[in-house]
Amino acid sequence: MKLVIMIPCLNEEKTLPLVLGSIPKKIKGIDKIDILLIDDGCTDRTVEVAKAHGVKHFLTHTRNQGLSRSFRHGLNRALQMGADIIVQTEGDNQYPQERIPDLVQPIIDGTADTVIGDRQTQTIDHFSSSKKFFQKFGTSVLNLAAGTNVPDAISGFRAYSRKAALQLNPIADYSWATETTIQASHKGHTILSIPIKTNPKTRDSRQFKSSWQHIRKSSVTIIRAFIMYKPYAVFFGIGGILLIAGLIPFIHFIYLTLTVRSPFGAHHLQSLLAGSVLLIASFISFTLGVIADLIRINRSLLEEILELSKRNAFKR
Ligand SMILES: Nc1nc2c(ncn2[C@@H]2O[C@H](COP(=O)(O)OP(=O)(O)O)[C@@H](O)[C@H]2O)c(=O)[nH]1
Ligand SMILES: [Mg+2]
Repeated sequence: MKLVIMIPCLNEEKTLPLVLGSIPKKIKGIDKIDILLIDDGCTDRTVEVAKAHGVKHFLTHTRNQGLSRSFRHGLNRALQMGADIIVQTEGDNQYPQERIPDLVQPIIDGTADTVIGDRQTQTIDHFSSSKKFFQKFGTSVLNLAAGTNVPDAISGFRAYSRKAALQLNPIADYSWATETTIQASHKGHTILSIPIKTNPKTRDSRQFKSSWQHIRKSSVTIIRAFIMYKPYAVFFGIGGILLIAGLIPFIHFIYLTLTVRSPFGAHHLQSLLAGSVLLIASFISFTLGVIADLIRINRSLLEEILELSKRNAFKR
């Protein structure tokens, strides 16, 4: 079995030696460990430092493209390198690389497709109480959307099986972690979590400037994933609410027309107008639901083709 450990880096010369130094040299059940450093437009000495520490595989972005794209490109490169298991960690030494053997064990055993290192965020000292709250809340919303039960949805310390890497297609420019969790669940993958303890903080997160920014961007990802994977739930739900909201004034209008006997309900045109607008909106929502569902079916067919072509392109 071959393990590829991906480290996406944006200027991590200071902390990279700690990361590389804590990656186990040997893991039971793994024959070969390769490190893939993703240079996401580094302008410091990250690449030199990596070479000096023996890293041989590099994926270079000539300019910064962000963590999600780095992850996507990294997955493909790791598949090309013949990985059976792919681990992602970070260049800021936030995660305990010495736990990689535990992270990959369920994949070696064939009992999981994705394994997430659960940071046990409620116990992290340097997390403020608001950060802990949003972390908990965000994870609950994601679990609801994805139909999962993961304790730490945005942990960046994960292991993927080759099958998972072939089938996952993250497309958002943000929140690759949330997105791949939702996709994995919809594809029927087994997602496991193992508790880990993060290392002492080396610097602030550069990804999340504030909790609000994080909530806003993650919400967009979750809504998008809902629309992509469960469009009928979204559009038929909205359509149903609009239908009921439209029928009430409409029936009210008919009732008044029949009982009050003013000429064609002349005094109740507001009800007729409000009812009609809501019913038309409901009809549009149902129609969008049907169209979005057809696109969803198309997407799953395209994903199957993509998987087959990836299997061919990355044949070992
Ligand atoms: N913030 C950020 N990190 C990047 C980018 N490209 C690669 N990375 C790497 O992704 C990892 C995560 O970034 P970090 O700032 O620690 O965010 P965190 O996920 O909130 O801990 C680090 O190893 C970065 O070096 C990028 O465009 N922005
Ligand atoms: Mg980090």
